Amino acid sequence: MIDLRSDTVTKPTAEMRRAMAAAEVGDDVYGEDPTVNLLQEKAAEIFGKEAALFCPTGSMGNQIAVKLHTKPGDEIIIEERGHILNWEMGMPAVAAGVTIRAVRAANDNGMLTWTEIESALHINQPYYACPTGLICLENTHNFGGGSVMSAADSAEICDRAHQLDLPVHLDGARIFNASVALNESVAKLTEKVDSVQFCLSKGLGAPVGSMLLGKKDFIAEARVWRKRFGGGMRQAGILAAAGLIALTESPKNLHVDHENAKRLAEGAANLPGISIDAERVQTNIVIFDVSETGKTSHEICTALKENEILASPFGKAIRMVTHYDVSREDIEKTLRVLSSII
Ligand code: TLP
Repeated sequence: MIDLRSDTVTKPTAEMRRAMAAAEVGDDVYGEDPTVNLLQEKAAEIFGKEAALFCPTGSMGNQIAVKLHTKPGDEIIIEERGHILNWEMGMPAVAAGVTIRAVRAANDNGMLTWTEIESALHINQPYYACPTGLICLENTHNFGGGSVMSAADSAEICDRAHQLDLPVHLDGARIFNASVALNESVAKLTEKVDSVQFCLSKGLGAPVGSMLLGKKDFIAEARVWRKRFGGGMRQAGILAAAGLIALTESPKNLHVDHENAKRLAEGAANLPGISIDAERVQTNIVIFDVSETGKTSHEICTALKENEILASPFGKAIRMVTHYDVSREDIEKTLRVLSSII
């Protein structure tokens, strides 16, 4: 099977499996797992943040941040296609008691500008509107087609938000992809955000895990909420050992996934009925509209599956995500099959 449904499907490398088998462990709820502690220190150092917390999932990292930055009754601002809004099971409402002000970015890539954010703020309207408590950004933006936000754009939004005493959380599930695409360090890309979550278990290839980073006090409180959410993981060093390799080794290879995604997008753009601007594909996510093919995205994905290719239908579009278990040959085969079935 060529599995292009997501980069979450990556399996741990042989090196990760060896490190997992040999990992030194302890009870992480007591803060005594040396491998988890090392991963947290290393992540904080790479991002230039005061502290980091190992979480089981990206969703948990994001939701701990939403909970800590807000109080019930607040509103959070997020782009309409954002993961925190669409794919985290309503947790902002369930756990933090906040409502969401979804803002559609005018740019198809899903990246909000300060002007767009500003027009959605509720500040000093205490008797008739939910006060804005938090701004959430996403880099890369998954359903914006893996698009990237520059350090300057992120800094501008953070500076303007901070002038209004508003915190900014970054869902940086794929921030290393943004870093490679922009040739900019993850520290610079996340410099001004109050908290950032990134995933070890997507393109970086670890089997499980995400990191939440921020100030020391914030992370101390996040540790309490991780436990409340059921994320106290005991001998988690087994997982952190793979995470350390994902963090330090995997970013070097992400450019290959980006090249493969570009080739896929360019090939798909030439097929009749498929609509995608290949120029805009900057990282490992390729989303194309199939409505002009005369077939639905589900029909096309079913036909792909019969040819041992997995992809995800989303409305009128299909998403394909490249990762290290997908080769250039796999991309060429996918294009051949796609062209034969549409
Ligand atoms: N994304 C998954 C699905 O949930 C859609 C995928 O296949 O892309 N933030 C972003 C931007 C994400 O893309 C994801 C996962 C998460 C957070 C959540 O991470 P996990 O799955 O670890 O909770």
